[in-house]
Amino acid sequence: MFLSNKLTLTAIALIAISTGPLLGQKAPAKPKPLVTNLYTADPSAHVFNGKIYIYPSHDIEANVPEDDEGGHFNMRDYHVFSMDNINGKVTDHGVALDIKTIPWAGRQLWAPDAAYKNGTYYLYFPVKDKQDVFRIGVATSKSPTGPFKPQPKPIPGSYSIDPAVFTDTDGKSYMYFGGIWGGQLQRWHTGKYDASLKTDLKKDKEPALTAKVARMSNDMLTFDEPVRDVKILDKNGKPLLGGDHDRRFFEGAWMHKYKGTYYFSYSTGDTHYLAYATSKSPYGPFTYQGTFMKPVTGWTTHHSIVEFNGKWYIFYHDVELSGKTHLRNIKVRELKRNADGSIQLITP
Ligand code: FUB
Repeated sequence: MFLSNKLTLTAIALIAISTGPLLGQKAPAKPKPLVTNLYTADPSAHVFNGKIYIYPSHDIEANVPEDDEGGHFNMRDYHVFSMDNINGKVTDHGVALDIKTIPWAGRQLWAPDAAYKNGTYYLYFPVKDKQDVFRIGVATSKSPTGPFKPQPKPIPGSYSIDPAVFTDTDGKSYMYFGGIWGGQLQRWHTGKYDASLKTDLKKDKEPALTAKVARMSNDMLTFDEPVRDVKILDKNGKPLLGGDHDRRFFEGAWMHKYKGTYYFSYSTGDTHYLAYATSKSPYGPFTYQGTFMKPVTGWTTHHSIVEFNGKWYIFYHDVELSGKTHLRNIKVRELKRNADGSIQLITP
């Protein structure tokens, strides 16, 4: 993830202004930051016991200079937030997991996700280990708000960032994960870690690097099978290519199911779109369907999609409160679909 570039940020802000509503059209109500006492990002939203719980990153000013690998995203803990309804009060439940309690962690607690099974809540989190390699860890609690107790080691076979755990209607759970550039996914393309690969493979005409998926074990603590590629194909059945920056996977995977179809959504990173692809299987292959959200202000674009009381919502972030790319604030808005299930384009 991440290339530091203030010009890009300004350009995105200008695009956002110039693509506003046409004269005579009523603009939809502008979503407000959900949390204003902390900087929050990468919101993974879930409904547990009829309530919305949000598991975001907790952005801080750590005074780490910006670099192309996102070193300035130097987060150290997570807070969990809840809402009784979509326009209701947002409750901050305090620190749910602190990096100090993760025995193997080095630095940078990035985008988390959560899941529930058999009376236990699971918090999945990416963090660099003491060798500065991103791994994915898991922590457990009897409460959706924590505090969460981390397992002593990362999930065996895990790497890179942005875990998103989806539980299907048959009760099976899958983890989708990965992110290129600062998220290090490219470093694993041979199966062995290669620290020299900083951004991607620089192979524009070859199939793009893509997210990974694995079914979770019954205890939700390990992968139950070898990790597979989340294949994203164009409408002609050809894989998206490495040079196709407007469409290829970059980071921030999410999965939801709507009327029997699996929707895999993600960020295109350096082109700042949210895009989606669909399949009849949680493993794919997925067929690329299009962009569903134009760039927000800020470099990163990260979201989750959840159903609550019969409507669908997208949780996402921008940098309205700070104007700084590493100090973000989460927001929510309704996600609308067309009659054929396609997602309507959002212009933030
Ligand atoms: O918050 C740190 C990183 O920024 C996340 O892991 C990425 O998805 C991007 O939002």
